[in-house]
Amino acid sequence: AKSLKDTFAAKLPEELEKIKKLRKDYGSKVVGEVTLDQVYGGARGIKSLVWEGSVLDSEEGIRFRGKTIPECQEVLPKAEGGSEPLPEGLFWLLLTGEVPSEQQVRDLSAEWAARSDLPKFVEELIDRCPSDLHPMAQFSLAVTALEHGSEFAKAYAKGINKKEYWGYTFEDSMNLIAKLPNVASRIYRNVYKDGKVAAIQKDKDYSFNLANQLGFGENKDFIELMRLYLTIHTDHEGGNVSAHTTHLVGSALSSPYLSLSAGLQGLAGPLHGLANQEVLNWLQEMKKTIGNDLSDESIKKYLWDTLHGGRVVPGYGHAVLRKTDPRYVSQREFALKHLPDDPMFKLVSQVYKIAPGVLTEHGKTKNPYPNVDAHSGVLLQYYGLTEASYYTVLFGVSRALGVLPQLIIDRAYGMPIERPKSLDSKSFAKLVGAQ
Ligand code: NMX
Ligand code: MLT
Repeated sequence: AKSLKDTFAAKLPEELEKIKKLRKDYGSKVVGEVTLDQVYGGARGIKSLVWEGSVLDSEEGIRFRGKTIPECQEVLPKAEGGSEPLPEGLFWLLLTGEVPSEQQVRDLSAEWAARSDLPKFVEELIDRCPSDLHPMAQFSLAVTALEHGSEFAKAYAKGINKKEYWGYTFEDSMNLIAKLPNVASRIYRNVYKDGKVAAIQKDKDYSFNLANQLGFGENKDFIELMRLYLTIHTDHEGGNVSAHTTHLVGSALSSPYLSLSAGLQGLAGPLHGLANQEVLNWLQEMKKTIGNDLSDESIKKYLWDTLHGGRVVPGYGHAVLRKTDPRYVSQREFALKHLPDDPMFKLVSQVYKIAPGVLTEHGKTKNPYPNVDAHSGVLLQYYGLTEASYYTVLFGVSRALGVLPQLIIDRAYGMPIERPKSLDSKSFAKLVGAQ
């Protein structure tokens, strides 16, 4: 079967030609205007990034290369006996725009397993982290250290032609992704367990290996959950903090290791990927506060108490989405299939009935519906992965599979260093004609 690199390389000339023609014919067309509120409002809605893997519609949610999550679940190859897509297939789709064959996905699993070994010094570095250093800090630290093996950085230092950038970026990205299960599970086993990590099984898929290394390899349903989880958290177009940061840092030609590490540090913020940790803690706190009487009324009061305390309701709201996140929906469907009677799942469902009304009445958030993070922790805790402070690491492993394809594409397109214009408030006032 044709390899991923060859598939990408074969399509590239045609893609480059299309963009060249588009820019030649329409390069001076206006694609939007920017208001002062947008400038002070976190650049919301300003169309200023190219991101090929996915586009986010505010009503419908994410499409990966034009495909919704249910469509991806339908068409992407699965493991033998499994019903969730393999994230290897989504990685392929994001990079090339094509649905891979079963064989191509099996080959990719094998290739990642073959590249998975960590350098000894990175293992030692992780082992030396104090167990109260947040897992996300350990994660980005380890990814930064993997820079040591960057083929891109070495080749650049020697002096390479621009046209060769993407090939080295591809190799680095493949090596980096391959090593993430070893990194992520080592952090988990060190911080919460006995520090012993199972070896990668070279004939198994990526999600099996990650699940097995975390210590859940016996549980088929948990492995299936990992396949779904790692597929749906990959990509959410280019403007979210982790994707944008990876792209921005990469635009300086920093290696994929440094670029992803920066992106992970953004993912570690509570308004972004850390929200999954916040959600589980918030639900547990709710149970502690309310006790066993989890009536709609008491949940409503707890929501109001959170809001009156000047805090956000974690897992709700979104910068772009204005409806329930389809990633939430797919996790809810997984729960309905595998854990319909779990009390925490029932609580999540009950909050889902009540929170949108409360947030609407509160009147601040533009989107009162749940996002991806409102559901993920509850699935993980059901299978015994109860350590909420670890959850964002799994998000990060998945996000690598979404942001690195774009970094390869950026280099293949020859995208320039990103450098938007800033002004001081005085200059903006003058620009809008303020007196
Ligand atoms: N609970 C309470 N207030 C909220 C919430 C919420 N869940 N969401 C938004 N608001 C507030 C927001 O803080 C802002 O208040 P103020 O005017 O005082 O600054 C106001 O509503 C308007 O915010 P929006 O324009 O609706 O949201 P924005 O685009 O600025 O931010 C989030 C988007 C996702 C950061 C925001 O909705 C939030 O803080 N949600 C909770 C944290 C969360 O779940 N983050 C995970 C996002 C998904 N991910 O994985 O990255
Ligand atoms: C994401 O997956 O990156 C989050 O939903 C945040 C976003 O898209 O802004």
